[in-house]
Amino acid sequence: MDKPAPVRKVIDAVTEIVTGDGEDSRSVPGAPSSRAPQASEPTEPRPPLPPKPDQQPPSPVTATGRATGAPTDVRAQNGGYLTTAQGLRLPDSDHSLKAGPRGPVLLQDHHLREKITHFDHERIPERVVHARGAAAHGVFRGYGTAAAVSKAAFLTEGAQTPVFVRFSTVLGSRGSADTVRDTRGFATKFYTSEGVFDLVGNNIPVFFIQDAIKFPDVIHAGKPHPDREIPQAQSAHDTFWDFVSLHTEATHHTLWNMSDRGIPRSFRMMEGFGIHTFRLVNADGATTLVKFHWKPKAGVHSLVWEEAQLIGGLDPDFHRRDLADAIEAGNFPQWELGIQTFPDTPEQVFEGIDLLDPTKIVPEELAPVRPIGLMTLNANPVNFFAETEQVAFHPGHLVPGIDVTDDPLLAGRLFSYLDTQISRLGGPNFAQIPINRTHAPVNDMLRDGFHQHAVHAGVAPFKPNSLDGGCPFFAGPGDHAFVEVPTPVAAGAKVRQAPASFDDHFSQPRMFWLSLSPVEREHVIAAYTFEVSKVYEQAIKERVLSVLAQVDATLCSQVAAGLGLPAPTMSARDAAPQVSASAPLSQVGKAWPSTGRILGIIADQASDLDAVRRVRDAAQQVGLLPLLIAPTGAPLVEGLAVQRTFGAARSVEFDALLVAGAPAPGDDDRGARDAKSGAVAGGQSTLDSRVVLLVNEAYRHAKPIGVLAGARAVLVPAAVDPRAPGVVLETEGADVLARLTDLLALHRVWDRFPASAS
Ligand code: HDE
Repeated sequence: MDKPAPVRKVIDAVTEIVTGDGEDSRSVPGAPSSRAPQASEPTEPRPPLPPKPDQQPPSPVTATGRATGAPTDVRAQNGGYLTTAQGLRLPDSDHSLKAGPRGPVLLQDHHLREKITHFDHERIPERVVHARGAAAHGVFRGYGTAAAVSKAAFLTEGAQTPVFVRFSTVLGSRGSADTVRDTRGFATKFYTSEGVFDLVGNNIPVFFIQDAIKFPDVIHAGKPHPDREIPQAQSAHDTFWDFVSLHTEATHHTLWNMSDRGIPRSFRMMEGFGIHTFRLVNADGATTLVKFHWKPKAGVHSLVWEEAQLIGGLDPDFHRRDLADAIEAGNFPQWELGIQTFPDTPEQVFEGIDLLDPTKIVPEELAPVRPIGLMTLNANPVNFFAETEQVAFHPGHLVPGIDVTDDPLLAGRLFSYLDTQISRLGGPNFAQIPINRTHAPVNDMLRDGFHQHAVHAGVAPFKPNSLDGGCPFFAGPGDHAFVEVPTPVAAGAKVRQAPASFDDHFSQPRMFWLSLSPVEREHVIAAYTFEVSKVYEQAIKERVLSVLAQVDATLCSQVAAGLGLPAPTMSARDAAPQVSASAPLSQVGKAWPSTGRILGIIADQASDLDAVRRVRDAAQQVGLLPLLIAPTGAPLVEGLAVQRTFGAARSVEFDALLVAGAPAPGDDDRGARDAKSGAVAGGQSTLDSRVVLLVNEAYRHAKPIGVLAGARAVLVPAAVDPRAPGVVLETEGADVLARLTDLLALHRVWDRFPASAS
């Protein structure tokens, strides 16, 4: 597939800058800087380097939202002479000022004190939840199809709005692994002409709790145990299962977490959901209730659990790297924003589903998702801390045309997100941090406070005033003012209660279970069994089973069997509810573009290197990212650079393998040097055993495997059945590649996973 011109430009620029010449490294992402360094330590100052072509800093707007006109590639502090924070040039930063070479160090060393003091304060509190994340810049283009329901300017046809999107896990600390089983955050900041709009969603459409007052409870239960502070970033422990088994409104979300949705293949391959019902307002003031959906163009795909666990150790940054690499390689991730719409009736119920209950979805069969715009992520941040860490989302960042409902979970969030930034970002002026700056003019009459960047003019930050000519004035509805929808509030007594409809905790978990394909159900059974087997207390395990019995008897009995416990029997009253399946909830059985998928090509000197080169180039042409795996890092031949060695490669990095050689054991194929050696082949001596492991794992994980003529000797030792689905043995490299690309469109060779659960 030909890449669009801007993408081509990026790739060419990366190639030129990164390699100087190297056709080899074209579109293989990962260069740390925009210019390759020389081997010896540089001796001459030079001007700042430009950012890498894939990077973009926050837009240069002032603290009050006005465009500065500064070029977007300006770089802070890179190049020239070392200075202090005050701009004083320094002759040395390696030695403290001492009374003689052996000291003592002198207190008067202002440079030492500044350097160490600043370092001591480099950390800010990590987010209390969603601490681990990665982000990218992009653009949102409105289709105009929402015009009938919302007057928001950024949704009008063709409107282009810059966005910044941060993906995250929920439970883990900043340094935790990316591929843990967890919900993923999917938070989007739209820098619209009418102010910032934040859609702060997740990759799972429901939440554990129906009322924000329980958020500290569910998070305290999911976080590590307070005594030993283990386990990190996961739910496979007593406190989590204690809470969710006693608190059955969490069943639906828990089931999604235990499904493949809890271990996404990539941020690029996740759906996103606003979860709550929102209220849209059109130009005539008419209102519509909606749920927001992000639909990834690359499809919704997941890892298998063994992959997730291996990656957790091999590449804890897997999702972060995948997002940045895809953007750097020009494979820009895309999502369509869609809405499900519901009439804004006083009871806020649609087809019997309470729209204010965030533990419920509305099946797409009942309310189709209508696309209203397209988001493309096309640039990586320049600085993780400045942008990804300091970005501050808030569901209360709304624009005219989008309002909130009385979902009690949303109500608490509207308080929490503003509040949390004050301690995390050190005061009330976080909106002035470059990544948070709106692109609309600001006249807020908020003044002073820590880290004030604006130099406010005028003498009257109050209203009414005459001293500043009455400014700033109030805007009327025709001037893009945000006017709350005057929704009637039902009269009632003050109570700490939920509506009766919130009591149904099992019909939708059962709908989700019934909607999954057999192999996805097997994964759910395995996930529950794994997680609950890690629980220490027997009573909690039994309680989990009694909850599962109310979802589905097979699910319950299979998990019980895995735990070695009896499956509880249900009274007729508690028996699983009668519901129907909803097809879009399954991830299996659809085809998606394979662009951006990673193809590992195994070769050595004895391979047909012309064929390898042809297949690598062809893979690049169809938008795959081919990585060559070879015995050592040395190019196999001029122009055929190696990206992974047998010692470093592991199957979990690749979506598909193309085996172009049957390499003899390398010098390092010895247990003492590489414990992977012999993992599969045992005493097998004619093949490199790391290659055998690569192929074996890819086969077990149901990945497409293509084998070129001359490489078939790997099949038997790798326990690959040559007749199995997804094993491609064509003679021509081009044919193998074409078949692999088709197979990648289905994500995995699902037929290779025999399933028994019904
Ligand atoms: Fe959050 N959540 N949350 N949450 N949430 C935060 O805000 C909170 C909830 C979500 O990449 C915090 O800035 C409460 C639902 C995302 O920066 C905090 C409740 C959904 C992110 C907070 C919820 C989310 C957060 C922590 C129960 C999906 C990461 C740091 C009412 C619709 C945003 C911060 C980013 C982050 C509170 C429930 C999504 C503490 C009280 C439901 C994607 O304010």
